[in-house]
Amino acid sequence: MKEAAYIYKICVIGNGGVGKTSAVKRYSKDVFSEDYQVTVGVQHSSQTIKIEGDEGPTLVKTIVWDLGGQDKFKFVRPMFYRAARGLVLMFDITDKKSFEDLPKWIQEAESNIGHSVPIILVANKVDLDNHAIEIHEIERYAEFIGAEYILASVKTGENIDNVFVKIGEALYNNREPSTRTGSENVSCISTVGRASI
Ligand SMILES: Nc1nc2c(ncn2[C@@H]2O[C@H](COP(=O)(O)OP(=O)(O)OP(=O)(O)O)[C@@H](O)[C@H]2O)c(=O)[nH]1
Ligand SMILES: [Mg+2]
Repeated sequence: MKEAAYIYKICVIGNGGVGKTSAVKRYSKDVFSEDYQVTVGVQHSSQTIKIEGDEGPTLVKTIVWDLGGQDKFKFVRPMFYRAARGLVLMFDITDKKSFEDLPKWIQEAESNIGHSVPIILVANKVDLDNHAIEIHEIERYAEFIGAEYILASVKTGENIDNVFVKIGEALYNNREPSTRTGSENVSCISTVGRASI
């Protein structure tokens, strides 16, 4: 059993129904279901990602907080952002409103985290035909918020692994030496402590 060298909490956010829970399940269990089960509050899981970093191959563990995106959970969400190190910000490419609402999500997350954090922007459901947002709009917005963007489909599995690898890499590249597990100053690792895989 090898131990992850870094542990980070990430939040997966975006409007209800865009595919957040589906993406986490696709990545962790390689399954997909057409059923929509609203996430009530939050669901947790963890993923360990191998990064080809400047210290050589490195294991990064992400503690994933998949937040319920429906409006009715907006009063409980603030407490879930505490100590998050990064965000997976998702919208549905066939749903214009889910794209237009992205600034609200960044605002909600970063105001509760207390500072800005690395973001991976995910345009999900690219398998569907009725795209409502042009690629250049996505590109422009990603550039505006300083994020990488990924076109993905949980249904076909396209690029879903990449979402979690990219956020792991972004956090690793943005790391402070003190966030390495086992270092003297572990207070800023997030709330999860040392982990083994
Ligand atoms: N066609 C298609 N459908 C998808 C894709 N990803 C998710 N879905 C469907 O979209 C619906 C909502 O997916 P969820 O993953 O539950 O959405 P969510 O973002 O977790 O929603 P909340 O928990 O309410 O915030 C489900 O019916 C999924 O089957 C995709 O890539 N393509
Ligand atoms: Mg969900």
